[in-house]
Amino acid sequence: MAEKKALLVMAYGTPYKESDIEPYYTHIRHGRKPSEEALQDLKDRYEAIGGISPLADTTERQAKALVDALNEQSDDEFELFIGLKHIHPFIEDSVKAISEAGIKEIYSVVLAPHYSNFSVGSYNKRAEEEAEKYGLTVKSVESFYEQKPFIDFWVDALETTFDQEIPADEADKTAIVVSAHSLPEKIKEHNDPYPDQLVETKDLIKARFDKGHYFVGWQSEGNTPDPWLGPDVQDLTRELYNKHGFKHFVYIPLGFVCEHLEVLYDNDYECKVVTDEIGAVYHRPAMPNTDSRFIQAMVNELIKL
Ligand code: FEC
Repeated sequence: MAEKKALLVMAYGTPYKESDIEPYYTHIRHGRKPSEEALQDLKDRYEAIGGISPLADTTERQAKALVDALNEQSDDEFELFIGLKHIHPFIEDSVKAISEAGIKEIYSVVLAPHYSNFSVGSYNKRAEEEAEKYGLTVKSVESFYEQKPFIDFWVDALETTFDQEIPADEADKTAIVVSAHSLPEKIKEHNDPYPDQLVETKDLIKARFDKGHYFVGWQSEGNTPDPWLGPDVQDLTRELYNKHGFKHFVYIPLGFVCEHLEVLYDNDYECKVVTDEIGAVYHRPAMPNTDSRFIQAMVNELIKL
């Protein structure tokens, strides 16, 4: 029988309790403590979504669904390890645990559909550098945004939203705002594929669901002086309303894979403040979470490695 392999599922991570917020935020800021004001602002955002984020629990459920689907469809046997970017179990802890379990080969995937050197690339680098210390090999999925089941998920989400929430004669007065987490604009200097991959995802969805009017925006940008990829989804909403008078705004934050702070606050609160202000209707279909099509998209890429 072939040797067991490790499936390393990597994700952003979230504070498990209030006292984790400061060290978590400090880690995100590469070791620089946030100011009292910035920390309070983040605590207030967690408070506004119910105290903590559902992300930790969802990551675990997604990872379990993924290893089960992979083990069903692969000739190899995979043992699951979860490695997080900004809180324990950190990516490095999990690679060490894989080595301690006597497993030599790691197959990894980040729970994010698009590739940027800054995002998925940095997770993969951390896994590879740690694996090298123990003489382990790592094969990594770089992206899965083009996978048909992933596109199927979003086409279906839009069909449901239009069928159930938007009167047929108002479809043409609807803006679909496709978004991902913004990154510093300087990524473009290094031919980073991230911005084009978001546009490609939008085109793949639009080719299958051509109602409403599609626009690409960026969200959740960091609080730093350098320019970030734009337009920001809130500014875009105002601009589209002023130009076209749309009645409905459908937000699909498809750079993310589940409901968490950046969706529950930045979309469901902040974007809704704008749609309320202009008198338009806010819509945001449910995120993939453990939907089998989303899981299958990652299985398809893992099987190709
Ligand atoms: O629900 C939760 O608790 C956590 C949600 C969460 C996810 C997430 C995903 C991404 N981020 C990405 C990039 C950046 C960059 C900065 C940055 C900052 C934050 C802060 C919080 C936060 N991010 Fe995040 N991100 C999540 C949460 N992120 C909290 C700090 C406060 C704030 O700015 O709101 C800026 C760092 C800096 O200051 O230098 C850059 C990217 C993703 C999507 C891919 C992935 O999941 O890795 C890219 C989920």
